[in-house]
Amino acid sequence: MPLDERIITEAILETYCAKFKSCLDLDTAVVGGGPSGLVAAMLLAREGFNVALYERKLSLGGGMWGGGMTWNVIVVQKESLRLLTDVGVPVTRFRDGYYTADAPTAASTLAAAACQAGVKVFNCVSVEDVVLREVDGAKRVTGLVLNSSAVELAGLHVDPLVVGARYVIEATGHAVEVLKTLVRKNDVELLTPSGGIEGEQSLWAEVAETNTLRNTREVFPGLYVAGMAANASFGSYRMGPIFGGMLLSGEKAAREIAGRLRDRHEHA
Ligand code: 48F
Repeated sequence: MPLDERIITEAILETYCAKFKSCLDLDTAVVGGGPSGLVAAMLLAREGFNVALYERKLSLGGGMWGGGMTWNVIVVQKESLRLLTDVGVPVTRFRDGYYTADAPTAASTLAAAACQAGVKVFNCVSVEDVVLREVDGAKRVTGLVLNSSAVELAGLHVDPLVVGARYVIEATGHAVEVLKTLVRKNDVELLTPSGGIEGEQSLWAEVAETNTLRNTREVFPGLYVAGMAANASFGSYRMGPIFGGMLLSGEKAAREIAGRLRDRHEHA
């Protein structure tokens, strides 16, 4: 049969539109496809929730690919190993409590596992804002404002598209962009000690790893922070190329949101 380029185009248009349309009313929208965002999205999708992940770049994996200073090995602690081995990433014991994984293998395998779990991935899409609504007398994040990363890079004046989500997880890493936009544009108080963004501190791996987990929580009604975005929001140190906290943070965000989505469902 001769190949018809128009059918190839039609296949892409129809399939992509159907995927986008199925994500207009999400259970959870995840912003950022680094380790914390991938784990959170994967675990929520495994529970059967409608989950989309928006990633500015072409590739998923965030800061995992380059290990430390482009030496492409990541280090993980014992407590988080299961999140890698569960999806088939081989890990090697280096010393007691310290394990290594090949960074490209970890990034690509976690990304594949998230896709296979049913996460609808939109790469090359940047989140430029959130949707705010007044719900039960209080402001709440109820969706995301999306634009093509190509539009963003070219600096074109093109209006975005919008999707709705019961919960948003900001997993954008150090920059914590979505929350910064929320705070810059609106007179809002966050659920942080000062009511504002506390900011990231310099490097202290041990404290940072513990705090990443503690700081993974709702930062504003409807909006959770995970991974480095959690420490940047609630204030703590960075940790460098040790990734256990990132993986466990994604797991915690997924667990908390899954519980709340189930409650909502039961009480609906
Ligand atoms: O930075 P990133 O890997 O986030 P993470 O899950 O992990 C942090 C570690 O990689 C590392 C660390 C060591 O443990 O400290 O830095 O917290 O991934 C964040 C992803 O979010 C994307 C960005 O391209 C990256 O892939 N991203 C950032 N802002 C946006 C975005 C945005 N506005 N819209 C869409 N994607």
